Formats: sequence, C-alpha cells, structure tokens
Amino acid sequence: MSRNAEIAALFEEYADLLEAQDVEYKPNTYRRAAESIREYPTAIEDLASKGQDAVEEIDGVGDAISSKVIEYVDTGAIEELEGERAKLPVAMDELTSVEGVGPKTVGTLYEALGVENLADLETVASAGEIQEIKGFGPKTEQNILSGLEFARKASERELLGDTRPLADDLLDYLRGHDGIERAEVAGSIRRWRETSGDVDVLAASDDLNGVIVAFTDWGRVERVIESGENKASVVANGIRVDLRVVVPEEFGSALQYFTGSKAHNIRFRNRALDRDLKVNEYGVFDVSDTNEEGQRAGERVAGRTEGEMYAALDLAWIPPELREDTGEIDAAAADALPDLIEEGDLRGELHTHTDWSDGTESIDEWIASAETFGHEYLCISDHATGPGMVGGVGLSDEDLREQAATIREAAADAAIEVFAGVEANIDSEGGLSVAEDVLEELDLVVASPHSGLDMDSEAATDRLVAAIEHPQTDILGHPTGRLLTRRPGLDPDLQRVAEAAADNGVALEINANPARLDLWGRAVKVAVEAGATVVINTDAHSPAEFENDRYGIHTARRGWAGPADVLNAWTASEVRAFVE
Ligand code: DGT
Ligand code: CA
Ligand code: CA
Ligand code: ZN
Repeated sequence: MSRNAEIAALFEEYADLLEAQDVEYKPNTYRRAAESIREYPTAIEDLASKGQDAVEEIDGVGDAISSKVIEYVDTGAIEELEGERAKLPVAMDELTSVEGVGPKTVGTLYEALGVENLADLETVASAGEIQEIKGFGPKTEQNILSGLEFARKASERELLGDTRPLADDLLDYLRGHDGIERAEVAGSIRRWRETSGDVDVLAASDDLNGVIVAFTDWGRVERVIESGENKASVVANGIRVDLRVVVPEEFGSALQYFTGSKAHNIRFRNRALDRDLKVNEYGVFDVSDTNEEGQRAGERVAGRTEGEMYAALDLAWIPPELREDTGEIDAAAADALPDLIEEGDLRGELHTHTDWSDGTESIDEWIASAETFGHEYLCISDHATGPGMVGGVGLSDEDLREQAATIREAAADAAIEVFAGVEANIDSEGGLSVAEDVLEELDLVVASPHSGLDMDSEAATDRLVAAIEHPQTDILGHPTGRLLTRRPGLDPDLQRVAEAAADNGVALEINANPARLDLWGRAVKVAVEAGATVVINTDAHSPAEFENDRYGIHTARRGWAGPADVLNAWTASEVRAFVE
C-alpha cells in the first residue's frame, strides 16, 4: 500500500468510528478527503515534508485534516484516531464487510452486546440476541445471519481486480529472469473469471530449479507454503500463488491443462478419446496403435503450443475466456467461434461521476482526462437523489438542469463528444428518481438499482423490466447491484430482462468496476443471444479508473460479445443515434 492509500484507510476508519457514535457531517468530510488523498498523484509524505499548505492543495483537505496527515507522517499515529479506537475497540473493517452492517449498527451492537469482531457478531446473531435490541428485530437479525454466511463463503475467493495485477507483476518479474523462456498466468485468472481461489502461474525453462528459486525470492512473497523441484506455492499480498515450471516442449499442454476450466478440460479430453488420442498436461498422444507387447505406443503428437493442442483435436484455438463448457468446443469444431471484442476496441465511456456528486474531478478535468485516455466521447452521469443515495450525494432536478447547462458549455470547446447524462435511481416499482422533463432534456440516462436489492426474483425482474421500458432509459446500469464477495444483489430472470432490453433499445451495462462486474459472462451471453446491446462502463469516480475497462472487456468476451454487440465500441454518432 502506498502511503496515500494507508492514510486514506485511516481516515475512513476514523469516519466510521465517528459515524458509529452518531457524529454528523464530520464523517463525510473525512471520507471525501480520504478519497482525494488516495487518488492524489503525489506521495503524501513529500507534501507533508513541505508543510501544511502543501497538504491542503489536495481537494477536501483543510486545516484539521492536514495537521493529522503531518502528525501521522511524523509520529506514525494520529492521536484523535487512537482516542476513538479506545472508545470503540471494534474491528470496523471486518464488521462492516457484512452486508447490512454499517458503522451505526456496529456502534449499537457494541453498546448493547459488546460485539467487537465477526466471531462476536456470529455468536449474538445465532443466539437471537440481536432481535432483542431496540430498533432491531427478527428481520434485521436474519439479514445479518445471511450476510455473515455470504461473507464467509465469499471471503475464500479473491477479486480479479486484486489477483490480476498481482499476476501481471509476477509475470513481469519472471520474464525478466534469465533462463525463463515463457511465463503465463493460468487458471481462472487467465479465463478472467470475476473471482479466483488462487493465482496459478506457469513458466517454461530448461532450468526448473532456477525458476523456483527466483520465484521464492520475488519481492512480494510474504511466506513460502511449499517449494519442490518443479512447483512452489507462496503467499503474496495475502493471496496464494502457485507456480509450476515445465520444459519448453510441454509448455502448451501444461498451459492448456492448468487454464481449465475443469469442465472444459473434461470435454476436451473426451473429444480426444473419440479420436484415439490421449491428452494430459504433458501433451497429446496417439494411442491408436499397439506395439508388439500389446501396449499402446503413445506417440506424442502435440504439446509445445496450445494452438498445436487444439489443432490435434481438429479444433480452432479457443480464447481462454470462452473455456467454460458453454458450447465453445462445438463452435471451435465447426469453425464458428465468435469474433470477440478486444482491448482497444472501446471508443468512449458512458458512465462517470464528477465532483458534482461523489466523484473527485470537475467536468473540465473529466473531459481532458477522457481525451488523454484516448476516448472519442464521454458521458457525465452523476448520481441523482432518490432511493439508495445517502449523505446528500445525489443531484436534485434543479442541480441536474444546471449541470447539463455547464456540461454543454464545456462540451462546446471540447475536442471529444460529450453527453450530458444522469445516473437515476430505480425505485422498487421500476420508476426513476428524476422528473420527466429533466430526463427528456438530457442526452443520456443511465438507470441503476441502488437500494432494495433483496427483493424476490420475480419482483426484481418486473422492476428492471419496468425501468427498461421507461421511454427515457438508455442504459440499465449495474443491473443487479451485486458487490462481489459482499452482497449477492438482485436475481432477476435474465432472459426476460435481455428481451426487454432488446425490444426497447436499452443497453445493458457491464459495469467494469472489479468489485461489481455486473453483468457477468453468462449473463452477457444471454443478453447477446437475445439480441440486446451491452455497454462496457467503468462507472469511474476518478479518471484513474478508466483503466478498469479491461475487466469489462474480458467480461464481455466471457459473454461471447463482439464489437457490434457493445455500444461504446461504436462511433459517437452511432451512440448518439442509439440514445435518441
Ligand atoms: P479457482 O482457483 O477456484 O478460481 O479456479 P481454477 O480454475 O483456477 O482452478 P484451480 O486453481 O483449482 O486449478 C487450475 C486449473 O487446473 C483448473 O482450471 C483446471 C486444472 N485442473 C486442476 N485440477 C484438475 C482436475 O482434477 N481435473 C482436470 N481436468 N483439470 C484440473
Ligand atoms: Ca486457480
Ligand atoms: Ca491452483
Ligand atoms: Zn455510477
């Protein structure tokens, strides 16, 4: 963690501790400052060494906060934070990771039942003690119990947004090592699955042991779990990393095997058997002949590259994102694999938040950043007020009108095309939280669910379909509202949602934020097959998050989507025509 992220996390904890004790306003001030500090391009310790004024250059950082920054850089602690921690000695991060448990609940549970950590929470929830607290009840207790169960299962998996960068770092490191011919990530990360159990990496070298030594010496290794002749496992950044080393002749077969998925490999292996071939991590072997002793001869016919492996089974090479046993082997056999969208195909971003709501940058800064990033167009879609918006984040109808005028003024001088939009909240019936005439005035409306995410499947489907049928809706934002490893979100009938989207000319979002990836691969496949258009949005709150688009692009690939299926792979005028 950089110092900026470290200090941001402390201020967030401070904000939570204050909120837990019913302090008003101050928590949000600290949260905003935390966000700006995290995104600030200069190292905070360098600013601190220049004094308080330099630290106050950061958005949202005033006197009180800058002095705490300096205190922390100088002494390694913040006295006021220590004081709050002493008053409320709870594992705040851990407890608030449970869906339905916010800082205020943590405060109440500590006051009433002395709950300090997850184990305490589990004990009191299972004993039925929570429903006895004033203002709580059986429903709250049940929600906490299911939140706990979800968190327990989910916490065993890591976000792709954490594992992929770690794998990329390791690959860079290994590829710089003499004697390593190739290094690739394998497993669920190579398939761009949204969560992974571990990081699997494969290297090819004639010096197996040299690679193992290099790997265990990698700077990010915290602990070596085991280390053998051709494989080793370590913990890095709190995540398990498995490395295998093979000789270059076996790299393709090992990569194919360890990429998975298991279901794909089983189908692959069965196809081989039908052809009198045997496959394993060492290659493809011809087992049609028997030798004099009646044993299978087993001549090796492929294994150095993956392409060779697939070709040996009369298959086109299959992109890893498709290897989930959803028809890819038949498609490869018929030479009918889809023409997938690729990194670099996106022309614009249609869902961003400025400092008018909870983003960090001004409208002008966003336009400049989008242009620098290479986008041809940008939509500003700040939060509207309404269900799910807390702490005054969302814009009123009047604010939205004023903002649209400001966006249009900025757009007039911009080198890129700029859309004036909004992210409206979908209420429980599917209505939008913005007045009709304002929606009509705007160029683009993203409608997203932000609250009421625990309704049953049928009600959720009706709600989303109603939002899609709203004549002003252009994009259904993060359709289920899920947060990976934190909350499951809505569980609609995806087929019906997709058909409604196709019929009404509404694009279904693939929210590329790695904490969401909503929609996900299988859902995207349903959408595309129903003839719906999807859109890959980063939902960026700061321009650095434009980089998350790769998670959305590979998720689209997992859904078999090509550039024609993805709204923001189209030109600005094509997008303009779609939303009009
Ligand atoms: P994960 O780690 O849970 O996100 O999922 P994967 O797919 O990365 O699975 P992992 O790490 O257990 O194993 C990596 C790959 O190795 C897996 O995708 C396919 C292959 N593999 C592992 N065990 C078996 C097995 O028993 N049979 C077959 N056919 N393949 C296996
Ligand atoms: Ca894995
Ligand atoms: Ca593994
Ligand atoms: Zn948003």
